[in-house]
Amino acid sequence: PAERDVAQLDVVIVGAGFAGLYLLHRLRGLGLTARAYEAGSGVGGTWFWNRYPGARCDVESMQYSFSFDDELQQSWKWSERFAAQPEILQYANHIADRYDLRRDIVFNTRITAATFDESSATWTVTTDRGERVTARYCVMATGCLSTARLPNIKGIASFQGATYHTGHWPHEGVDFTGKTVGIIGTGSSAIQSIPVIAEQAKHLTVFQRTPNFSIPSRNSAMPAAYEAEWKDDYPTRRQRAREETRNGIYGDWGQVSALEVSAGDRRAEYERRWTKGGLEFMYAYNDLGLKKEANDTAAEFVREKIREIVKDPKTAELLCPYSYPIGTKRICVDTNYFETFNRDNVTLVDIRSAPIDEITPHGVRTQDTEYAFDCLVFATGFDAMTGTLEAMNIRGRDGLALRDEWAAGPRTYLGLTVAGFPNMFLVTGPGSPSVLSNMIVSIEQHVDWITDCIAHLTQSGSASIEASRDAQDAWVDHVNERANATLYPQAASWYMGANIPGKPRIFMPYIGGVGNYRKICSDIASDNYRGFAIEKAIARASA
Ligand code: NA7
Repeated sequence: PAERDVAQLDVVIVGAGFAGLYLLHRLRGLGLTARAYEAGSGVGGTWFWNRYPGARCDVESMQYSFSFDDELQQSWKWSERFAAQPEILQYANHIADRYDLRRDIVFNTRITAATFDESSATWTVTTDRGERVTARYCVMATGCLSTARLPNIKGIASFQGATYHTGHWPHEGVDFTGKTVGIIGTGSSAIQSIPVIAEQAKHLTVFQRTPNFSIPSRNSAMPAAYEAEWKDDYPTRRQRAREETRNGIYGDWGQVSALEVSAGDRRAEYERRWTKGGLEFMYAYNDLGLKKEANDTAAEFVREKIREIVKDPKTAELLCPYSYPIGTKRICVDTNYFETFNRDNVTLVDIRSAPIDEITPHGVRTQDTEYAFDCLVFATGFDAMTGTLEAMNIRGRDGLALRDEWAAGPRTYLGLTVAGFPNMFLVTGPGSPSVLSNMIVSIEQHVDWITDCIAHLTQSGSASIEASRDAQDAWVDHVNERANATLYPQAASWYMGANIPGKPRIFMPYIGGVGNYRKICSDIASDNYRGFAIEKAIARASA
C-alpha cells in the first residue's frame, strides 16, 4: 500500500476545535501520547471555518468559555457580551498556546478512514496525505456542524459570479460594496449575516423557505461590573450551569408553567426578557418546550414583535413563523435582523410559495421571477451531527461500517460510544445533549468522562472497552422517549435530520438535560462502567 506508518500513539484525536484542544491537554496530564489531526490550517473548528460577516456565539462569552482552569477564566477578557467569531478564534488560539498544544497537532490533514484491528485492539487512522497512525484509542472530536451543505438546486454550478457558503467563508473576507447579492437560507447563519451584508451591498435579496424565530441579543461591549460579578461568582455559576440546568447555561430559569400566570403577567415577563435580550427569553416558563398551548403564548409574542418592527405588513407576515413551535428549531439570536427588512436595499422573496426552479449563470430563477446577482451566499446549513462521521470510512469489529450501522439513524450509548466500535469515543455525539446545550459545557463533560475512562483502563491494564448492544438499545429508546415527550419532533429541523433529503428522521440530540445527563454518565462510570464490556487482555489472533 502507498500509505506510510507515521506514528504509534496511545490516543489519536480527530479534530482540533475546542473538543480536540481540551482532550489533548487532559490526555497529556495522564502522561499518554496523543496527537490531533486537523483538516484546517489552524485550531478552532467551527470558529475557524465560519467566518461569515456577523458570525458570533448565541451563548454569552462569560459562559461560552472553558471552566477547567480558574486562572484562565479569571485572566481572559472578552470585549463583548456575545463575542464575535474573530475573538472566539483568538481564544481558541490562546488555549493552544497557553497549554502548548500545537506541537501535537497536525494541520492541513484530513482523516479519511479509521479501522479497528481486533487482534491488537487498536485503531489505525488514515490521512488524506497517505499517512497511517495507530493508536489504542480513537476520539472523534469532529464537531456537530462541520459538514457544510450546498442545496441540490438545478444549475448551481453554472452561476458565473462569486459563490460563498457561510460555513466555508474565505479567510480574507468578502467585500460586498456595490454588489447585488442573493442569499439562500434564513437559519442562524443567515440571520447573523444578513444585517451586516445589507449594510455593504448595493442590494440584498433574501430567499426564505421557512421563517425563523429570533430574539434580539442586545449585545454590547462587556460591562466591567458584569464581568466582575461573573468572575467573582464563577465557581458557583459554572457548577450550577453544569449540574442544575437543562442546557448548561446559568441564567434566569422560570420555574412555573406559562399557563399558570395571568395573560398580563405573562406579557410583562416576555417583554422584560425581550428587552434584556438573548436566549433567556426561552427560559421564561418551564413548559414552553412541552405544551403547545404554553408555547403558543411565546410564539405569538415574538410574532407581534416582528409585526411591530417590520414596517411593510406583507413582509412582516412573511417573516412570521407559524409552521413549528418556537424553540423546536434552533432559536436564533440576532442584531437588527428584522429591522434590516425596513431597508430600501433589501428584498425578501418567499420561496415557499414560488420555489427556486434553477440557478442560472447570472442569478436565480424562481417559479415566477428571474433575479440577477453579482454574488450568491449559501446559508444552507450542515449535515448535522452524523455527516462528518459518516463521511469518514469508520470500521469497527468485523469490518462493520459506521455508515451502515447508522443507516436508519445514529445509535450510540450515551452519545459517547458505539456498540461494535471498541475504544472509539465521540465527543458530543448524537444521543448526548450536544447541540441543545452550551457546547463548551458539554465538551468539558465529555472530555473529562473520556479521559477518566481511558485513565481507568490504563491503570487496570485493560485493552479495550465496548458498549453492549443492550445498553445501547436501551439508551436509544430513552433518547427517543425523552424527545417524544416534548414538542421538538414536531419541527422539520436539522435536529431531526430533516434538512438533508433522504436522511432518517430521528431526533438526534438527548433532550433530558445536561444536569441529568452528567449524573447518568457519572453513575455509569462509578458503577464499573455499567453497560460496557471491558477486556482485560488483548485477544491475540493466532498467526
Ligand atoms: P440552518 O439552521 O440549517 O439553516 C439553513 C437555512 O437554509 C434554512 O433557512 C433552510 O430552510 C435553508 N435551506 C436549506 N436548503 C435549502 C434549499 N434547498 N432551498 C432553500 N432554502 C434552503 O443552518 P445555519 O448555518 O443557519 O445554522 C446552523 C446552526 O449553526 C445553528 O442552528 C446554530 O446552532 C449555529 P428550511 O428551514 O430548511 O426551510
